[in-house]
Parts: sequence; C-alpha cells; structure tokens
Amino acid sequence: MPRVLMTSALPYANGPIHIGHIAGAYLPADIHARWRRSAGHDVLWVCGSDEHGAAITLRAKKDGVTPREIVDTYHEEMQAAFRSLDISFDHYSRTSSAKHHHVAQEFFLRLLEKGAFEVKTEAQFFDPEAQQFLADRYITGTCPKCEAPGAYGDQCEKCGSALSPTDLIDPKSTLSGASPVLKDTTLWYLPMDRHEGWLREYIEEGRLDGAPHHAASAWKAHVVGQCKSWIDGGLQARAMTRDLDWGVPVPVEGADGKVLYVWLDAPIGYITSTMEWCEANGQDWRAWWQSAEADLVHFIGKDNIVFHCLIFPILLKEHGGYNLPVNVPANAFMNLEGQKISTSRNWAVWVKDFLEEFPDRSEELRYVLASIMPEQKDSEFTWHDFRERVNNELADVLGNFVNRVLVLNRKFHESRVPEAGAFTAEDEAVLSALNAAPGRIGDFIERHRYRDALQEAMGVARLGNKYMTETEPWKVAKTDPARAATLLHVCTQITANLGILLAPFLPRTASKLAEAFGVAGLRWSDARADLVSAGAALGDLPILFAKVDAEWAEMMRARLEQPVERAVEPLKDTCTFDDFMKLDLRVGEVTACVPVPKAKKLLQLTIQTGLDERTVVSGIAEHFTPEEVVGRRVCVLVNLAPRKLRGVESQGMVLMASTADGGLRFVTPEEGTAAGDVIA
Ligand code: B3M
Ligand code: ZN
Repeated sequence: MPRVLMTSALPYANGPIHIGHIAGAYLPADIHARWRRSAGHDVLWVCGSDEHGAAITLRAKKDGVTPREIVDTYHEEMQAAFRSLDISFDHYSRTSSAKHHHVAQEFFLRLLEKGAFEVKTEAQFFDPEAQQFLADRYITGTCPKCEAPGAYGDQCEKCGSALSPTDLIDPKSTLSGASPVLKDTTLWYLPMDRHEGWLREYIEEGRLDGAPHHAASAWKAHVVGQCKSWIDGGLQARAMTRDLDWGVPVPVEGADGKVLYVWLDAPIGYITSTMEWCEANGQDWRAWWQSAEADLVHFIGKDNIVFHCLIFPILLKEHGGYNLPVNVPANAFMNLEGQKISTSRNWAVWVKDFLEEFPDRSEELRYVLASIMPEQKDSEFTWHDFRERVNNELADVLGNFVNRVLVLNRKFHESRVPEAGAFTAEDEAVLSALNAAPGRIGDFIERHRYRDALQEAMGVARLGNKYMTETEPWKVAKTDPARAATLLHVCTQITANLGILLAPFLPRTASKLAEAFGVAGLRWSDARADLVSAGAALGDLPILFAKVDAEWAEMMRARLEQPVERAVEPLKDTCTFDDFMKLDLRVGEVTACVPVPKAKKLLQLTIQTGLDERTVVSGIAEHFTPEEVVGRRVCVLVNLAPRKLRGVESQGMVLMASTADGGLRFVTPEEGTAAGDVIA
C-alpha cells in the first residue's frame, strides 16, 4: 500500500492567509490527502507555522511588539483560516517550540560533524546605532540593476534580481535608518557547489541512484526548469547562520547572538511536525522519513522551489538516512483582479475574514480556487468569474441535478431508490462512464493535475444532468413508468457516487450527498455504477448552492479598491524656520518631456520657472508618460544643487506625493497660479 508523507510550506506567522496561499500550497495538498485517505492509502500530511526569520522580526518592529506576540497571534489566526476552509492537516506544528529548537539543533550538529559546512569570518553589514548585524532583509537601498529604491539586501522586488547587501547603492538599515558599516563576523556556509553533480541527476531524473521510478509522479516542467537554471547558473555557498536574536540558537560554543538561517530550520519543521504526530499516535517517525517504503512530497509555491528542490535535499543527504522528496509539485501564483496579490497594499482576499462574513461560501471558494489553480503558470481570480462558476457550474449543473433527482424520487418513488429494468445502450454508456470515473479522477490527483481531476468529477454531474434533461423521466413516467424508474435509478446511482467522488474537492457538499443517498463512510473503491440498491431510503436536501448575484460580485470587487490603512511615515527631525526658508520653491510649467535613454525610471523635463527654462530629471517614468507631463503646472525646488543623473544634469526637483497604493501624484498648484510664482 502506498505510504506518502505530505508537507505543505510552513506559512510565515507574520500575516493572515489569503487565497493565493491556499491555491498554492494548501488546497492541492488537501485534495490530495483527502483522496488518498478515501482510497485507503497510508498518508500523513504535516504543516505548521514558520515563526523565525526576518519576516517575523521586521513585522514585530513595524508593529512595535515582540516577535513572540506576532507569532502567537498569527499562529492562531492562520489555523482559524485553514479550519474555516476545511484544510485537513493531520498535524499543524510551530517552529518556535522547544521541541523544534532541539530537533533543528541536533540536525545542525550532525551536519557539522559530517563536515557539511565551511566556516568563514567575513565582513557583514552592522548597524552602529542598533548595535547589531543586519540580515539581508534589514538592509534596503537602491537596486544596482533597475535603480528602484527600497530593494532588499537579498532581492529587488521590482526587477526580481537576486542581490547581496553589498550590491545596494546607498544602503540603509531598516532598524534605525543608519548607514550600516562593515564588520567581521563568523558564519557557517553550505557550499552548494559541492553537490552539483548528484543534484543535476536528481532533478533531471526526479530520483537518485536508480531509486524506484514513480511514473505517476513526474516533476512539473516549470519546477525542473527553475532548478536547472539555478544549477546552470552555478551554485554558490549560502550562509546557514545569521546574527540575530530571534530563531534557533546556533548550538556551538562561542556562537552567542547567532541563530540558524530560517531556511535551514523551517524545513526541519516538517520533521518536528511528523515527530509530534507520531508521538501522539504511537508511531515511529522514521517510518515516514527514513523508510524506503515512504514517499516524501512537498507542496509549495514557486517562490520556494530552490529551498525544497536543492537546499533541503542537500541537507537531508548530508545528514544521511533521510529520503529525498519524490516530487515537489510547486504551483505558480494566483493574481487577483488583474494585479499581484499584495499584503502591504491589502490587495487580497483574506480567507478568515471572508469566511467569517460568508460562512456558507467555503465550498464555493474551494471550488473556484481548484478550478483555476495555478498548476503550470500564474492564473487569475476575479469575482466575476467566481460568480459565473458558482452559478453556471455549482448551481446549474451540480445543485440542479441533485435537486431534480431527489424531487422526482419523492414524487414517483416515495423517496426510495427506484427499481431498474433492462438497461439500454444509452444507459450502459452512462453507467460505464460512472464506473470509470473514480479511476480517472484518482489518476489525475495522483499526478497533481487538480484542475483536470475536478473537471472529471464535475463531469459526472454534468453527464447526469444531461442524461436526465435528454431522457425526461418526468414525461416518460406518464406513459412508461417502468422505463422512467430505470432512468431515475441511473440518475440516483450518479448522485450517490458524487457523495464519494466530490469529497476531495467539496467535503461539505459530498458529505451532505453521502448522508442523503446512504453512502456515508464509504471509500473511493466503493464508488461504482451499482452503489445503491433499489428500495433504499433517500434523505432530503435543501438547495445546495444559491446563485450569486451580480451586485454581490461587484461589491466584492469594489472593496479591493478601498484605500488601505497604512503605516504613517515617521516624523523626520525638526527643521528650523531658517532651514525651511533656504528652500526656493516656485511654480513651474513643463514645456517639454522626454525619456532618459537606458533609465527605466527617469524622465527629463524642461520647466519654465519664471527665472529661466531648465532641465529637471525626475524618477517618475514608471508612473507617467512624457505626454502626460507636458503642459502641467508643478511645484519646483529651484535652488537644489545640480547633480548628474545618467549623464543628464538635473537642476531642481519636482514635488510629488507618494500615495498609499504605491503610486505617485504631482503636487499641483491651484488654478490661477503661473510659472514663476514663489511658494512659501
Ligand atoms: N515560510 C516561506 C513562505 O511562506 C516559508 C516557507 C517555509 S517552508 C519550509 O513563502
Ligand atoms: Zn531592481
């Protein structure tokens, strides 16, 4: 019997769960786990909160609370979100527990013993005001590649380039705003280049050293592609420790103030979570992690591929004794109404909030997210599409069919499964499709093709609905009651099977069906065309899915546009009256505007200031086209010391307002002002 250990990415306990998280790493795994449980496979699905790393400490700083308060809050909140959507982990753990610290430290020590690390002392950025070393995410500056401000020490989110803190132009500490200085520190590095050879084989083959091949488990092309391009780009040593006071302490003498890199400790969290479940259930955790019988599968989003496909396998192999993942079916991203989901801009559908407000919509949400799951590439959630799928598929096909079956059985057969006579070729075709369905759905699920699996399962309802519409048993009943009974018998078999076949996707709906059709507690292998017997009593069900109206969908969409409550920028140091009077601000008029060659962000403006016509270079090219700028009246600082930007001398600065949505707007002088007017 297959034995499968499933993991879903441990979400950072620094914010609530949104639909993008669900579609990425949790709903596919939930469908997978529910199907395997129903099929009687030996499956264990673990997860937990990722409570370390700069994601947590930065959030704590921002909110003015301790990291402990942040993780305690979101550890609870995230679990509530998962519960509300019936995400059925076998165990949900957390990485700040004493147990996990111990497990991670033991793992680290074993790696140390095996010589997996290189210890290096080198210069790292240090914040002289906060008196601490700065992890990558604590340093921001201008991106050397695209010139965007606010790039992080490890990555520019604007252009996606991977960076080192020392690459940043004008780096600043996010803790204090101070310019960091370089200072020596000792770090434990994982020399990934040592592992290139076997990693390449592992990624290309999806297995290592001729391990048994899982034909059902081919790796997704985009996952293999991303891994190969990392390997082809040359693997580099990565620091596995950080100078921070929040995390798993490095268990080595003299390593005070150092913790394990969050991407070292977090995947070990999968092991801790398994251990906890096994302790509570009288099992040996090794049977899941170290037995050749068990398959390890990681469910993640595409931004976590390198950690699960390269780094964690290196750690597991260096440690020795552990299985490597047999598949990492990473999903791409889900966008929302044409934009990337963004926590900071509040451009998201928060699962817990949504289901608190609309507790009856969990099945609809699961259904839509599974229908548009970003399995191979990014996909798009819109409320208009949500409405269409609920109305046209859940209500009109599934709900309508089930309802008609129950109503007709009540009317003609006192709510009992009708007796079947001889089947026609048409009936046989439907019944044989029904017999084939469990295998086909399960096969898609096993191959991580959840959209196809759902289509196949809904196809059963669609088939039933069509069969009933075409054969019209309510009409046939008037002339040939025996034939009508046969038709209804076939329809009843279909609905009863849906009580099993929809369970991985729509657990609440399926269990209502299973109750009403007397198939509760049955398994995947029980599903077949003669599932229920003639004469068996049928229950009653309310309408399964109410239609969504257009106003509701529009309201949900419009809500996204509502302004975000944002953190107020901290007040700058006091400036004296004399300081302020030094600024020479004037109304100007833009007479010409052109892009600056090879500078994505810059526009070159010609401005009539009343004094002269001068050139000002402004970083607004991503927000305005030159045509939108020409002819505007603007506020200009005219006595700013000139400086060269991309070879063009800029003689002043145009005042702009930064808006909550991350945009820029001109500060425009009122009607009636003219170029040359002094501003003070
Ligand atoms: N917490 C990153 C994320 O939520 C990280 C996953 C850890 S999985 C071991 O994207
Ligand atoms: Zn950049």
